Amino acid sequence: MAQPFTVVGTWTFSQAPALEAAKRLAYGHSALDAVEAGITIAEVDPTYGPYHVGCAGWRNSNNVLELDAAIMDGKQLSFGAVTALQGFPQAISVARQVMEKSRHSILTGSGAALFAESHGFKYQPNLGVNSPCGEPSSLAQVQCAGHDTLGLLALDGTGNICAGVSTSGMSGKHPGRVGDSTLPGCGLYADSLYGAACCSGDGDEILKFCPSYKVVDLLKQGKNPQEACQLVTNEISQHRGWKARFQLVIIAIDAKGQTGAGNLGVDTWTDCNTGKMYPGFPYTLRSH
Ligand code: SD4
Repeated sequence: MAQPFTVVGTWTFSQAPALEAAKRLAYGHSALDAVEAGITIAEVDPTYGPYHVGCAGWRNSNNVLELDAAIMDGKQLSFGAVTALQGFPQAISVARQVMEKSRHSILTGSGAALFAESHGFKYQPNLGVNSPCGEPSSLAQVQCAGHDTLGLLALDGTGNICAGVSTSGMSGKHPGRVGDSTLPGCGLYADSLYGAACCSGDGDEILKFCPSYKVVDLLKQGKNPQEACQLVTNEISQHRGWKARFQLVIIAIDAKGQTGAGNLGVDTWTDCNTGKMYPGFPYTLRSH
């Protein structure tokens, strides 16, 4: 019999990963396994557009693909991440191995690649897609070039919650650049007692505000996910009277399986592939 579960994902391109995660959850797999499996199907698919994740991600300003991924298991607050990882498209699985097999939490660059190789991942040269926009300097250029993170949050039938994110980061980014995605509390956070959150947007700005941690802390104080996301995006936009001019979207799930999303800096967002504009923030929800 199918187990109760909830899974949410960032952007419309999380539909296939969320479906994969939902299938696993329905068969009683853990939230951790579901999040990893869902993100993996996007990472390993060379046709998986629009070029933000895994082997089809955007390359950096040196025309090299550098991936960021992180996973947090809310049962014990376990965390693992890799950043600026070259040559290994399955960044979320490498991040999980860091969480489970290393005494460290975040590995970067050549150290992350060395770890991946020594844990059985196969090196693959020439990954990624060239950025059309060069190194991002303005908000418009950042938005044009595209820079989305695939984030999944899952609640399994045992009440455990996991968060995972994977991204090639901002297209045309400087080699070695670290964004919000791999930093706990910034790009993602999960505590099975209360809930989880993850972000997408301009990571160089997002990481100053630890929004994922703040959302989970508000869940702990009794807010629902929608209220928590909106409180955090409102607070950031009003920080010291300063109107935030960057893109931040955040999704959340709580221990009851309620979900919510917040959106800052853009009232509408543009799909770079089609040029179409949409109101608010699109996220994927599957539950049973
Ligand atoms: C980063 N936050 O590397 C990521 C990219 C992203 O929507 O999510 N963009 O800055």
